[in-house]
Amino acid sequence: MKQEKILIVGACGQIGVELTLALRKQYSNNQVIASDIREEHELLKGTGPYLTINATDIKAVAETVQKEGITQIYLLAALLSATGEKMPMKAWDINMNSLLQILELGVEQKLHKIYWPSSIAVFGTTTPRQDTPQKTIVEPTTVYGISKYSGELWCQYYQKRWGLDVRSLRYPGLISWKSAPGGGTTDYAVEIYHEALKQQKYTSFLSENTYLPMMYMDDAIRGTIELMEAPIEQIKSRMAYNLSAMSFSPKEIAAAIQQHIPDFTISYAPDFRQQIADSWPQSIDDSAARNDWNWKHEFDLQKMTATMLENLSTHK
Ligand code: AKB
Repeated sequence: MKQEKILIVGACGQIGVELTLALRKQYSNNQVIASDIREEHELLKGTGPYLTINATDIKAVAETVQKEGITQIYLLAALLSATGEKMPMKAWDINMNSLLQILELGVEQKLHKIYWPSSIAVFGTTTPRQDTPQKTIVEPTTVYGISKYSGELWCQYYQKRWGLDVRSLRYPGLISWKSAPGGGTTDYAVEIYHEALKQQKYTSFLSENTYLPMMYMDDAIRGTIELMEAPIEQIKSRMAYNLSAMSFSPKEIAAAIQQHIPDFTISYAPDFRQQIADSWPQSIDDSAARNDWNWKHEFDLQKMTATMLENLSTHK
């Protein structure tokens, strides 16, 4: 089998930066080509090859696959839930067309593997909100959620019809200090740490008791690589796997921050994102991922809060 060569599409986003760095450690710098429509992220500079590629420009993606002998694609480019509600058609175009074109390319070019992220946004108001099971009622109410659920069905279709090895995870809200999120409903849980250190206060756009599933980025990156490296017979779901670590509300994350910064205060001014959050699960049952390929999270709210505050204070 030829040596793996990975193309990351959307490498400068919140997940992309850290995943690129982790994959470059796992493989080698030159085996992992990062690409994005944006300028190269500061943290990627000097760590390996970088190309400017628009995720929906399939000609550019296909040329790169052929020229570089790509065997795996991680397609991370997407508009998230809050931005998606402001630009529904653009979100659908970016989220769906990039995926469908890359799935086709995967079959044509006999790619070994494709990774594509899904989200807890696939679930809607009719889904059980506590310990949401892997298989349950799925009626997303946002454009982002609709695109993620449709995408999961397409991934499953390409695997069953063409044997394409596409793998996927339903990420909860992701919290990281290296690269910023953008346009998500769970972004408050990143902003709050920055503001706690800068101004000792934060106004949350979600109400105090809004519980959502969340995860520290190190866990998400390790989970993604573990899923992608797992032997094929362990991948029993070709819809995206539920993935879970913790669940908390704005009030609880504020209390965790106050243990480090006693003067920190939080206030609440819910906006249109509240309705999105209210349509999502409060906690997730990820036993399928734990049983099939041994997923296990490491960070809880306390450990994540200590790590976030320490890293944000030292890397200003
Ligand atoms: C968002 O808030 O839109 C994302 C997600 C949960 O997929 N972080």
